[in-house]
Amino acid sequence: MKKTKKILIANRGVIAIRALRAARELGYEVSSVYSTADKDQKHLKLSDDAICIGPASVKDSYLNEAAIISAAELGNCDAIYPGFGFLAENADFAEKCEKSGFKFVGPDVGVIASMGDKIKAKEIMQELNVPTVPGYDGEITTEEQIQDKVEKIGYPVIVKASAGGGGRGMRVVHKKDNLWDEIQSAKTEADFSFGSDKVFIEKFLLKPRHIEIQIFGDGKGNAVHLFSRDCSMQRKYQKIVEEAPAINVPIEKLEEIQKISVEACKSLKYKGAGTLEFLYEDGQFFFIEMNTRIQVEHTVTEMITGVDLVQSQLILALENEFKLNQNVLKINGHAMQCRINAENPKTFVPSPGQIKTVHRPGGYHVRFESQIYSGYKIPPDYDSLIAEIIVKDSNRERVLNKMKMALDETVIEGIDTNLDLHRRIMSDEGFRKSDHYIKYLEEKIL
Ligand code: MV4
Repeated sequence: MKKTKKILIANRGVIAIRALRAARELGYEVSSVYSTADKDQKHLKLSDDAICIGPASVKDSYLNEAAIISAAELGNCDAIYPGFGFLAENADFAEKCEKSGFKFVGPDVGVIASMGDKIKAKEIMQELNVPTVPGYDGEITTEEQIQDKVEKIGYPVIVKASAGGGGRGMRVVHKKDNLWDEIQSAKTEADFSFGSDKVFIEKFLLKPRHIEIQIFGDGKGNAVHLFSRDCSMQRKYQKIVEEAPAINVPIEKLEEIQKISVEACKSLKYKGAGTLEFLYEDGQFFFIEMNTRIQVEHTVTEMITGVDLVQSQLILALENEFKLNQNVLKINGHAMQCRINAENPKTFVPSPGQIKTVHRPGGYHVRFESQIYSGYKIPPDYDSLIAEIIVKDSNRERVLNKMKMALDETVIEGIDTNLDLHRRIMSDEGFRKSDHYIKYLEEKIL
């Protein structure tokens, strides 16, 4: 008899239980890993085995490549599911998985590496006719030389680390006098944080929205897009509310950028789930980066398309099956996700601790993705994301009302959360009219 295939979930928190459920529904066995701080997570009790990979500190546990690979060996696994964060976009880890005989559930090593280099990613996308932000990514030699280059772009500009991403190590420069110093300090920080001082410069967009396109490829040149998401409601590069599809963009513009994105992924022979991130301002899309992983906000895309993206990742990696067909994919209604964080509502400082009581929201098309249960103790060592509330309805107005109800129904006692902030966002007039942009929360709500 053929052995039941087994997946190692190399993650924790919301994505670990999400992946466990997807794997179980497909009939796979599951091995999980955990740090000593995480031994009480719910998904461990639902796994076939759970292997401790180290102490609380992420570098000794969830970033401990050798321990994770040993766990996959111990569990006799076929594949390693990286989720998001930690090692999900680490090309070296993906390579180690494959070399040790495990399928890495994600794109090829080369693609992960290319997209991790933001300058290279931008160059590749330009070649593939994806619109990018005007800027300069050549060598920076003298103060005069770079002042000349930036004069042509026009101030303000933003200096970004090529090895960065997600907002770390960026500098906005408003005038020539500060340019050189800001570039030097960006380089020093980039070198310290990412081990590379390579930076590039872009025109700084003042009031953009963050819109992204979900794509999925078979790794052989076929790919589909699963429409768009708007993730503009965020604070300090942390998304807080996400929705699908994107709103307030002319449909022909959206269809154009979806087509461009999917064509690019076909050319790249992209394998699995990926996202092209764009800034959208004054009717134009500008590519900024590509994420080569499943994202936290994949759920809203699932709600409007009916496609289980995590299962799609697993069956592509383990069965070599690709069942998505662009002609069949349709948008059904509107979906929104609120990220529930354990944090102080005034200071945003993480607020770990023991949860006394949990009441989950319910109802038609109301989804609650979380590990939490009454009595569960949130460790202080990790991200403060503890739950996601996702709702779907026939239009955005109904989604907003439904989300408000779901938020009111949710009770999490014993720790501080951002549930109240979400209630305020759902009632905000500008947000209800989709007038928000990436700085909206900080400028208009907080
Ligand atoms: C930008 C930008 C404005 N102009 N690039 C932040 C995260 C990183 N992925 C890129 N980011 C930005 N790049 C140009 N040319 C503004 C941001 C930005 C941002 C982008 C997406 C979502 C939230 C953001 C919050 C602040 C700044």
